[in-house]
Amino acid sequence: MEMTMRWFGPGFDPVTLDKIRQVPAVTGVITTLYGVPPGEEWKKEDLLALKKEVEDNGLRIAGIESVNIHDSIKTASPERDKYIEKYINTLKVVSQAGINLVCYNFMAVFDWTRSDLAKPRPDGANVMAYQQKFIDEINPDTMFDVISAKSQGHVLPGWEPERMAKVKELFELYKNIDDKTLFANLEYFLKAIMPTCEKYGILMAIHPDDPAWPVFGLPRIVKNKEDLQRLVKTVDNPHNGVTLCTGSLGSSPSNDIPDIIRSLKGRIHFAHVRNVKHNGPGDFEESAHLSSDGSLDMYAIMKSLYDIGFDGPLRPDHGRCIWGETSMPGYGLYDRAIGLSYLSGIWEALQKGGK
Ligand SMILES: [Mn+2]
Repeated sequence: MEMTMRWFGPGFDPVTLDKIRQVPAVTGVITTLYGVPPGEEWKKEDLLALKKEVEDNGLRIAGIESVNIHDSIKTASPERDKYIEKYINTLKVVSQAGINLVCYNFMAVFDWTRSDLAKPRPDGANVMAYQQKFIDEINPDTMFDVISAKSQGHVLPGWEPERMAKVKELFELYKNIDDKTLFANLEYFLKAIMPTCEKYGILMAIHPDDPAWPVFGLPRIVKNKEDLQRLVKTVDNPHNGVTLCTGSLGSSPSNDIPDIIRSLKGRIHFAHVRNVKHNGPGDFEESAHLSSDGSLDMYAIMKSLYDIGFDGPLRPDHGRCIWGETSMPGYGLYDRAIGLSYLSGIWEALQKGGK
């Protein structure tokens, strides 16, 4: 296992590499060319410049999160093969930069959804939260305004203004896409890129849907053990793997995360580890990583990763906003560093034989 942190890159992330470097155990960052829109081919010189900046700060790029998938591919528009070709060219550039892990998602319209980006907690921290009843009341067209008004001025991953300006068009695009069609489009995409992934040693790691149930009537195909098993079996190639995100899958109390981890032995290429607190049906909030602060058993999660021999990058996921820090929601330095140290402690105990 390699301990990493997500870093959004120069000009986007107020958390700097010199600070990340000081978090014990961290050797790598997970990053991306954040300004490049989905569908546009990456330029090798841009990625090499990013790599140099990371390496000049004593770290390495342990993986890309994300190379986003163009809507043409998700919806099987007449242009999809053209966009798959571009995606393949980007994978080649990633490989040329010495990087072998690519996280992506196959969600329709919204990459992730929250009803509150800064819910106050009794101790003065604030967290991102989700209430289905709030989402049910709002018009998806205005979802972007609701989210962006609370983003503290940051551009949120998956919520880029250029893309969200077209929310109505996006809903139109997905109007006739059901779960079955979306899955078939994912299968088509994966089968098309697998030869490239094999040739260049790229591990693809799909991120589960967040939250782990349908929102706004949109299709949803990566939300539980059954979906993940179908995905890895349909394209049964080790390069077709998973980003095991405990918080996204864990948003649904019906998902048994340690069981899901054990069922995916050999196919988890990247792990996002965070806790989540269930407040009731369709109602959850994020919490500190500590087991007792939320609803997930973080020891059981780390133990299952340890037991299956997980050896990819792992990063703490969204943390609380504490100590007055201003950051991308969920991506402050302070609480992620606390969470990371806690996860490192569990891992050390596992390595040394704790039962
Ligand atoms: Mn995640």
